[in-house]
Amino acid sequence: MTFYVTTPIYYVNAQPHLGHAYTSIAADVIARHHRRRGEDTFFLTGTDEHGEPVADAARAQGIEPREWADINAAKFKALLPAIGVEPDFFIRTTDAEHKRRVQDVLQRVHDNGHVYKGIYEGWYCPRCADFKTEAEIADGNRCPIHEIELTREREENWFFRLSAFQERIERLFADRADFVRPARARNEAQAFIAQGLQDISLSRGRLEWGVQVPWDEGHVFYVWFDALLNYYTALGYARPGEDLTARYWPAQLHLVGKEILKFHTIYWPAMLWAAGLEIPEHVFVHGFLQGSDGRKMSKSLGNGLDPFEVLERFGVDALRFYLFRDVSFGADGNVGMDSVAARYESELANEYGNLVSRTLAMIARYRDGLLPDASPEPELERWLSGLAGEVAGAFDAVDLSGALELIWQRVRRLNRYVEESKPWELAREPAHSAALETALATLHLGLSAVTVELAPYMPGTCALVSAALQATPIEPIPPLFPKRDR
Ligand code: ME8
Repeated sequence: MTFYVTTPIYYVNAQPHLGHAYTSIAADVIARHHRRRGEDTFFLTGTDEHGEPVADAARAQGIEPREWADINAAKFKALLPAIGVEPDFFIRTTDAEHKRRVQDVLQRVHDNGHVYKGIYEGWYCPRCADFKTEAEIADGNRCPIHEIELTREREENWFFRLSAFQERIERLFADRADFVRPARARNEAQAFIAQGLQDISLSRGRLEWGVQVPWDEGHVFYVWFDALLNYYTALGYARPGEDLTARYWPAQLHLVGKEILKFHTIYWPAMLWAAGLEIPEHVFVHGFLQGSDGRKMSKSLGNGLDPFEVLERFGVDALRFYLFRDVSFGADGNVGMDSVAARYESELANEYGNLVSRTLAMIARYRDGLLPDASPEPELERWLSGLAGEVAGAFDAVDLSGALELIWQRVRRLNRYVEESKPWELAREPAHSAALETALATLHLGLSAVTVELAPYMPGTCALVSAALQATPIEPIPPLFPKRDR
């Protein structure tokens, strides 16, 4: 069984921030989970380097787009090890291999009769690189996402006959209720479809920074098609001398933020059909991380959470845990340093960290570090053995917060079990030796089960704990989540 998961490729017009880290960590958690399930997993991320957003930003710096893209792509790449994200490939849309494949696929779309030349006239947001329909225009003729004034565009473009896919898209949504999740996102996509799909620009005549249209060299492809195709082209050249396309396409899961839903759930399947290719299985649309004041994070409001500050104060695993614990994955949510500190102390240090240190210390002290050869407490054992299946079910629904909650219920139950069984009292009486061994065996089993499931979220921490649980003799380890200054 294969599992192919992707993040959006990020525009190199700006610096990476917590929002980018969020989707990348989510995909990494999912990839690690599926790898552990024994699936042949491929995880792709990268950078989107063509089009107006990048050309405009480079111009503002007085440098060539390629140079600007190189500088910023390096920053996106460098962020990954810092946040514990290990993709199988990092694509840049300026890769020659990507560009050649974009031309091949879109040439097929052309040859299959899905394009024509026409005049585009309408409203456009250069920051979204998006041609807005009437329903997508905010008051004052502004972009509802960037709040900047839209520009009026009139140019001769190649068009993609999206309107011809109206029925097929409707059928897709009717037949595959889980093509787009969660339901709120699916409803939004369906509302857009219900307005009637209009043909869209496939090329831009006035831009130079892009992939050349092979049948009309004065044009470059509209950046969104160049960008979307990354999910497909990467498989062709990620491994030198090997084509992974047959092995991993179609993708199981595209993760995207809610502002790019239309491109992934409507334009993308239509484009793939037009090229004669299979469409992905699922698109999961997550919400926005917002400042602690509930407004979209922005530099000017100063309400953002700086990922580098969190990394420095609390470490990478605390950041990874926090993002899916404090904000329900799929919904919008507020984030802030105070709530990171609170979760760190109450859940990581006092709950999981405490369970680890008590379990290791008691096995070391009461049984010289040797795991007792006793059966665990049957009722708890049964409950613990259900964990892997329940967590897998949550992951299949891309419910990263739900899976974490299932794990956390066990962490809390195990801490209560320590309080109830009181191993320190049992240890005083040789007559209670069997009960002590049951308690220690139960805690060892429980902590092992919890740690295996938690590992995709907190890989470094869980590797330490797993090693400590398997050591002979078992010995205490230094605190995993030491006290921090608030
Ligand atoms: O849209 N909260 O790139 P982009 C949560 N290049 N996620 C956030 C976020 C926030 N506040 N801010 C950003 C593009 N993201 C295109 C994509 S794909 C073929 C092309 C995440 O640099 C989220 O995943 O604007 C969002 O969709 C993505 O970054 C947008 O990154």
